[in-house]
Amino acid sequence: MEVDVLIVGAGFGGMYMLHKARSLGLRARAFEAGSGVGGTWYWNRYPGARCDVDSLEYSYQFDEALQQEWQWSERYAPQPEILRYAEHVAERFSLKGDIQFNTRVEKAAYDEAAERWRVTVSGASETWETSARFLILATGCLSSAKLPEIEGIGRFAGEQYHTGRWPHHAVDFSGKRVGVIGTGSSAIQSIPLIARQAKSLVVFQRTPTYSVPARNRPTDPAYEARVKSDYAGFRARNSRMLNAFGSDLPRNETSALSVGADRRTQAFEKRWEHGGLPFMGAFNDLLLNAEANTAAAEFVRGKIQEIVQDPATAARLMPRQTIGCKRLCVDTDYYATFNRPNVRLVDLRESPLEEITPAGVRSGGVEHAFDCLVFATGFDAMTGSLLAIDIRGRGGLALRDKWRDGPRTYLGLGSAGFPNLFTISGPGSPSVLTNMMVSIEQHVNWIGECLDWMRREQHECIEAAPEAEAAWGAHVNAVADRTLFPSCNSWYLGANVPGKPRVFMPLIGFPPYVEKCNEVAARGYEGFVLG
Ligand code: NA7
Repeated sequence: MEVDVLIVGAGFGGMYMLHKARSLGLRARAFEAGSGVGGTWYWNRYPGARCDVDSLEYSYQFDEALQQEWQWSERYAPQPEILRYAEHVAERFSLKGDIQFNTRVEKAAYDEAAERWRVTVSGASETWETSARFLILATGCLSSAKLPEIEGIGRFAGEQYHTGRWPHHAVDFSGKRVGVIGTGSSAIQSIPLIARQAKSLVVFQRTPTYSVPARNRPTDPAYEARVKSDYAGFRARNSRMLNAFGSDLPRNETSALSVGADRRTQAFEKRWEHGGLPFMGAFNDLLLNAEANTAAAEFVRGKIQEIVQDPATAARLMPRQTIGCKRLCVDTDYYATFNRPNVRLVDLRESPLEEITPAGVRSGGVEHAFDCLVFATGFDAMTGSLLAIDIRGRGGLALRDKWRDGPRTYLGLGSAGFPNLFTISGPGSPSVLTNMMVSIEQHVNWIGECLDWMRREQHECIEAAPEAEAAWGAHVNAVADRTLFPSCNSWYLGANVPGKPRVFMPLIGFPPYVEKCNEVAARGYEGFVLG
């Protein structure tokens, strides 16, 4: 079937885009590699996977009845519940009829004469071509799972898992010797649960992680009722926050250096007790001023020292980098797990990872034998799944070539040379620094209004202008350079992927970004070339 809008991915971005396109009367179809909806929440089924944004915020707001009716069981929803929610939305809006599952978009080439995208799609046993006027990439920011580039990958003879590609069946670690490589969010969520089951657990840590307690709990009915009595107002307040969430405990707009050490500690303590990401909002300059940042980092290091009984293990677990410049982790009992007699930490800075062997992992000249090996080694973030598709724009220009030195977009929505192509939460937009649901809806609403406007104004084509794109790239970098974000090796900078250009990919600050997008639209899509 030839469609107006072809959507790649049926996570929360692709699902809402499909609904939006259909509600505009456009013929739309989504292609999804998985066998079901949910994107990130479809793939990341590892033990302990849960959202680090409050459930009442991490949900769609486009339909009032949907947000009133759905009930979240916990403050931070676990993965199975988020997946049930995605399934519920797909049913409620009859989306599945227009989603083709178990299919992967391999290639998309712009046919300039026909002004259409020719798209090559492969299913389990066949490959075919289809076409569409608009190509919308809703491929997700954290969907291209990454294994470490080390000797022997694939040689392990036991059970091997990646947190981002977890099997659909339950994995039972009971009585098993388990190794986990990595200590990012996925590791810190899964380690406490794996440790409870496993006979023994060895955690291989390259960079220690700052983590704050989640203080997860069942949803408070009084809080839920309060939110639902004015859900629109609650959403509006959240969208005015820097990261588009957490208006219940907004950032304290004073400098950490404007108060004495005792007052600072009290403020950190209060947020530590509250739990979750609002910790970084204890003061307004924690990611702007190195001294302020050090105060917060010292506080968390102090907590690690208090929690972890073995001083040598505590010392190895203490991060030294800027706190918050890699995404802060939110845990339940992560540090305390190292007090268990069956859990051991291997510091890869002292004993470098050498190879994966049929028996396990060799690091620092020692072979550690396992029955199960878990790679919690993250993703080729933000660009990985976009560039996995062979995308060719005008004159056969390959997106992979254009982005060789880092992604180049206008507003994180489009890229010059690639007409009628949109990215949902693409690099250059706030995306991963925000509540993703809010960013996704803002992008889909913007794209929907743009498509509707083009139809009314009888435009066939829209494409980012090279000058606007260059200025936008400079802006994204300038904003990042005013902060401490570029100071450590995060996946925001592509630093976890050897050879990936070091470019800060997301834009910091949701409210000014929305203002800019609205202004661009109001000025007849300023910075885009229309045809
Ligand atoms: P992350 O946050 O990228 O964490 C990956 C972890 O794996 C991190 O500790 C890495 O250490 C480690 N890693 C990666 N490659 C290697 C190699 N080659 N050797 C040793 N250790 C390695 O991914 P997650 O899945 O945990 O979380 C991703 C996001 O999902 C998270 O930010 C939330 O937004 C939700 P490193 O720090 O690079 O030294």
